[in-house]
Amino acid sequence: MDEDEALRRLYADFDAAGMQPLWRVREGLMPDRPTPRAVPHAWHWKDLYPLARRAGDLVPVGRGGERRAIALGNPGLGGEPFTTPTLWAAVQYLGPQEVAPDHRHSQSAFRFVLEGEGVWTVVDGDPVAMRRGDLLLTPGMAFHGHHNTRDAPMAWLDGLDIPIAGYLDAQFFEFGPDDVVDRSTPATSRSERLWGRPGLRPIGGPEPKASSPLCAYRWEFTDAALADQLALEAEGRPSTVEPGHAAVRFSNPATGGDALVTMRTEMHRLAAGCTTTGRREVGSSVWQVFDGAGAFVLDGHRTEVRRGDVVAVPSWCHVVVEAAEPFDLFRFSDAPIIERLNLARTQLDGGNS
Ligand code: GTQ
Ligand code: FE2
Repeated sequence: MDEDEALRRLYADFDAAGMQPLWRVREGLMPDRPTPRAVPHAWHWKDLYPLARRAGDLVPVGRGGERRAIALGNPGLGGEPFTTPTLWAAVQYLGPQEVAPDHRHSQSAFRFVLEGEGVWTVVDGDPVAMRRGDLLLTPGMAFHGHHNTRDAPMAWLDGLDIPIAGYLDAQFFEFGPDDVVDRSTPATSRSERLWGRPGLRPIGGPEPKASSPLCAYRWEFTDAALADQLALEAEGRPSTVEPGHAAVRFSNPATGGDALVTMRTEMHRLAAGCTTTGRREVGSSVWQVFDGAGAFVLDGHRTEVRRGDVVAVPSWCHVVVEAAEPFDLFRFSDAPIIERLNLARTQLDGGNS
């Protein structure tokens, strides 16, 4: 038997024994830099919203399906309903007076509201109003149901860590009562009344869990924080981010850490004409344009975006954002996980950091 034949048999026997030699797979498994299957991609609200509305006419919300949520599947992920390898982003549509029943699951979720109002999401029995610009949290294992009190439909963006819980085989799911528990419609949730004043932490009570005890981050405060960052810059103070770019992270008032354990959530505001410094980061992210218009340049390809458009940014993709006019952007990412695993790395154009 010559050596080639002996080697061929060795590999066939490895295969039969369920063994895989590193030297045949190393470059794919341990590449020099991230080689994501996910691709940079943009979805436009002018396409997303009419399709969500059609689903509203044809598909009921109810037990089993649970939500009329339509995921934005990354074209690089082979038909999986994931926006990036770690993040689920979906448009959820609730028709006039509709109810999405109570349930809970291991996966953490948030809702970011592009437009409309009149839906309350009831989180562990606490009714939380949803309005344009608000970020609402549903931490893992919190019961939640949504109900629309109006005669108009409402649609919003959901973000969940469904892929992460899946890779880790950590998913649990339970139905709650068939209706939402509390149909009252307070403007302010109990969580905001306890935790929603800057710098004031309630004394006593149960120690908050890992994710934020505050369930709602209101646009009024986010907007004011961003406006003041740009105003301070106009008064001659250095920008904390970069010139013409204001940004805030939604944080847990009890710890100062990320609002959710598995996902980072941020709001960005670019002044008209601002172009961000190009950067690459380990970990993937999803952006939604909240207001204004501009462009993303992803690995050199430029896509124009406007209100409601959603953009997927894979790990280590080169990103530049250009503001054609005042430009407000919501962003979420898997950064808390990447950081906890000590895998974070950022490369800025014109230097390292
Ligand atoms: O609103 O509870 O987009 O459970 C996916 C799963 C939304 C929700 C989604 C969910 C929800
Ligand atoms: Fe849910």
